[in-house]
Amino acid sequence: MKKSLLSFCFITLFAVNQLFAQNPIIRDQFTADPSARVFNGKVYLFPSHDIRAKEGMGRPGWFCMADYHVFSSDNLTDWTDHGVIVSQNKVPWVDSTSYSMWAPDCIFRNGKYYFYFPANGTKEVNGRRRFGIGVAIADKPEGPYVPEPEPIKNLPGIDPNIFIDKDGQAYIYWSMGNIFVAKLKDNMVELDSEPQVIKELPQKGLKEGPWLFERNGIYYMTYPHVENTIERLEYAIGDNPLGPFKFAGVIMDESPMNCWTNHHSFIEYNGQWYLFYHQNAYSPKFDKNRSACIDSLFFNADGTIRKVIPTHRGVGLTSASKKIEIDRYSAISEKGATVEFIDTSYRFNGWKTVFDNKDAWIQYNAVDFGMKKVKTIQVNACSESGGSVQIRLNSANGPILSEVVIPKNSQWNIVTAKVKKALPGVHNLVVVSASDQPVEIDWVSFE
Ligand code: FUB
Repeated sequence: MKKSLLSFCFITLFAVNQLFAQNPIIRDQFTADPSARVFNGKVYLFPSHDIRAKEGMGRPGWFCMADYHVFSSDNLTDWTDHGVIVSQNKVPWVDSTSYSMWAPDCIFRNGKYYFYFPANGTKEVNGRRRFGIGVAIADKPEGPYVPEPEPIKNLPGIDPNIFIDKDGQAYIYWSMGNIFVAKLKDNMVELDSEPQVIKELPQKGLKEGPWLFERNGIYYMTYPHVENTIERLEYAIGDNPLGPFKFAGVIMDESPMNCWTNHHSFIEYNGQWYLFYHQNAYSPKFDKNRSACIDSLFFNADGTIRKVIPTHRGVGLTSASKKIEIDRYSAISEKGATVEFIDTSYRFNGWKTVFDNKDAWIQYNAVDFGMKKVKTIQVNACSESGGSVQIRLNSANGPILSEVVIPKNSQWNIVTAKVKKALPGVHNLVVVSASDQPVEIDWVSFE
C-alpha cells in the first residue's frame, strides 16, 4: 500500500530559495561546517558549501566545494541567503580546479569582517599542492568580501577558527591531523607567533575543526575527534587560549546517520547557548553532502557542557500560520508513524509523515499561535483510500483542536477543516491518525 501511495502521490515543489526552521536549517542546498557568529544583533552563518561532484570536479567520491554563501537570521528560524561571498575562481592563490573550499570562519575587528577559509593553493611545496588558509575582508558581514592576494604565511592547514581574547589578542586555531594555534597580528592576516600544537588533546585518532570560546573565565577548546570509527564532538578546558587544556568530555556522540565528519560552532544568542553542527540528512548514502543543524546547549553549574542529542525539531518557534513540517518532529509513536522523503530523486523537497494505522501519532513542539484565534486548519495530505486525523494539544490524548477528514485522493491536496477550540500562545501539537487507512501528511497550517 505504502509503495503504491508513493508512486501515485503528486509532488508539490517548494520555491527554490525557500528557507525553513527546524533541522536541517537550510533546505535548498548543502551546508557543512557551520560557523555561526553574532554580529549586530543577528546570527550569521558561514558554512562551507558541499555540492554533488561531477566528472572533472576535484577528487571523485570526495568533498567538492567551489564557493561560500553567508546566511543570516534574527530568530534562528527564518534564514536569508545572501549569496556567494568567496569562490575558487576569484581568489588569486587558490587552484580554481580543486573544489577544496573547506570549513571557514569569520570574525569582526576594527570595523572590518575577516573571513578565513582553507583551500588548495596553486603552488607546490615539496612536489605537492597543499592546503593554505586565506582571508577575505569586508565592511559588512554579508560582504562584498575582497580576498587577500596570498594565503597566511607559515600556515599549512584547514579548518581556521579565530578567537579574540578580552585583552584584544587574536588567536588563530586550525587543524592538520592535530590542532594548532598561533597569535595573529593586529592586521589579522599575519601570524605573530610560531604555530604550536595543542598537545594535551587525545593522542590517538584524527582531530580537526577546532572552535575555541571563553565563558566565565574558562577557555573551551572544542573539536571533532575520531575516538572510534567516525567523528564525535569533544572538548577540553583551560585558563588560557594557548592552553594547557584538560580533556573534559563529549559534547555530541557519533552521528546516528553515520556521517563520518561533524563540525560545529557555538553562540550565545538572546541568553541561550546554541550548538551548530552538521549531518547528512539529505544525503543518507553519501556523507560528503552535509547540512547544517542547530540544537540548544546547556552548561552545568561547574561549567561543564551537557551532552547535546541531535533533534529534527531544532530550535525556535514555528508560527502557526506557516507550513508546520510535522515530520521535523519532537516525538513520534513507537509504531504506525514513519518519516520518508517526499521524492527520493530530489530530496530538497523534504519529508512527509506516513501514518499506517489508527492511534499512530507525531508531536511537533513550540508552535506559536500568537494572540490571534485561529479558525481553520489546512493539511497537505494524500490518502489513496481516504482517512482522517485529529490535531491535539500536548499529547496523543490531549484536547482536540480539530478533526480532519482526508478525502480519497492519490495526489497531494490541501484539506481545510474547522478549528474547534482556538488557544492563543505557544503550544505543542500532536497529529494523531484516527483511521486505519494509510494517510500521508506533508505539512499543517492554521488561519
Ligand atoms: O568540509 C570538509 C572537511 O570535513 C572540514 O574541513 C572538516 O572539518 C570536515 O568537516
